Amino acid sequence: MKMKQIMILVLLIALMKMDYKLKNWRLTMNKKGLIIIILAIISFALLGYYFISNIMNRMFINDPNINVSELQKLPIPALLEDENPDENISDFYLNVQQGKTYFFKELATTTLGYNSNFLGPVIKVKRGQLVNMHVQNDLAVSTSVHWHGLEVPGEQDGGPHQKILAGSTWNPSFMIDQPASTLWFHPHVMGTTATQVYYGLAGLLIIEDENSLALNLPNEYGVNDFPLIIQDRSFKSDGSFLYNDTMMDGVVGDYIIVNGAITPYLDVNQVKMRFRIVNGANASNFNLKLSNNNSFFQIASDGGLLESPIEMTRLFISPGERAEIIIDFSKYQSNDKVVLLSGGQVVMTFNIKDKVQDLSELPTTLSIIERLDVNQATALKTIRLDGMGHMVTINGKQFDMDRIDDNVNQYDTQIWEISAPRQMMMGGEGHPFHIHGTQFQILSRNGREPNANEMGWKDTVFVNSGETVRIIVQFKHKGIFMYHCHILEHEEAGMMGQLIVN
Ligand SMILES: [Cu+2]
Repeated sequence: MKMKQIMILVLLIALMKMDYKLKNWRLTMNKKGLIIIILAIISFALLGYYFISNIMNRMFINDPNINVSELQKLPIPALLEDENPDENISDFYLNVQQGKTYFFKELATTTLGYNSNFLGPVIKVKRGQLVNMHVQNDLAVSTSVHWHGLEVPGEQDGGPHQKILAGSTWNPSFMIDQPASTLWFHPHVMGTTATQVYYGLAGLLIIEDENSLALNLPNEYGVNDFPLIIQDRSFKSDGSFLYNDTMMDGVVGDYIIVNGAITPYLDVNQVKMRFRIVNGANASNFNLKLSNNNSFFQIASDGGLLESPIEMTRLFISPGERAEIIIDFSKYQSNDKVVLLSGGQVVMTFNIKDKVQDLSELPTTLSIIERLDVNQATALKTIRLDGMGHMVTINGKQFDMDRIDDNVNQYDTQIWEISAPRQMMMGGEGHPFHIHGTQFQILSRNGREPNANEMGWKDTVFVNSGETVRIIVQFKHKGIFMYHCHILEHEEAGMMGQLIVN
């Protein structure tokens, strides 16, 4: 809008100057003719500009204030029912399907979901359980379901090698053997991962263990324990998604959506609330804070609970990463409003309701994290995340399904030094780096100790432009695993490699 006003102003000044000159010069016919031609060109340019901008406005809904005056309530994804009565074995059924979602009143958007129109259910499992997944692909195209953060053999990982053809099913079985954590699942099929996620394919996988259940943290799903899948989307004026992959570093959206609703609200009582935050965006980082700058506590990172809660007023989260936080609403009064922001953008609003008894606790010790021993490392691997836009590489190479980039022995511990050279041109705002089938620990950022909230288990680490991050990683499961940038458009452009654990 500002750009349009400036352009009009410049053109008006130009026209006034022309007019002034016309009146004051003693003109020959030639000069007059020339000026008329120039005026005609300017008029056409002005008309053309109006015509194009009019079409543009009709094509995109690009004013973040329209149509969302009536905020939607935060959708709470359903808990997926375990169809197996045996306590130690679970059977879960997922249907990959197309549907319609109303982000705007009376405007339907064609979307994808697992057992629903948009996003998917929450799958809750316990450590020690044998899980049988049954995925039915009801789409007209291939998909796959990658369990992001889950430590399972390569064949169960759901990467590009476990393609589920249209109309067929995939039935992986695996043992849950890792600490309580908030993981997620999404497609990972070659060529269409980014669009399938954008259209709605993502869900949560929550692991509980003896420790997490004994802690008395808020853990009543939908009461004081909520998932917040934060994403961003753009729309055309007919309500359909606008997936615009011409951006420098992945597809970003005009609207922030949480659990599939544009900047929704949630009514909360004056108690401690736990939020399991997933950055499910294709490319956007979120810089979360509360509108009153009050603090909250981070209790878990990607792969599980931190050793102790970390008080913070800002939380940076890049695509693929998760963070569990506790917000203590007992500090507020009834009818107070607190807005969760990302930078200056609204993410969602908390409406403070009644004062009720809070039986949950925020203990000072959450878990014990054994640090992986640097002296046990058998290799130092260098990963160079280079390029921008669609010209991205890892160690100078683009992904090739038929090339294995690295061999690792089972139970080997390695140090990976991941760097993202500063780009000469615009863009290049860093890369969220993800390794499949394992959880790692961060050793250092540019030689310095990592932030306190990065001292827990991680499967995705943001490597900023100009940064070098060292991690220590152990491979417990055999098979082929991907490692890649979690800007989904970078991943699809080839910023991905694969290793085999023997
Ligand atoms: Cu990237």
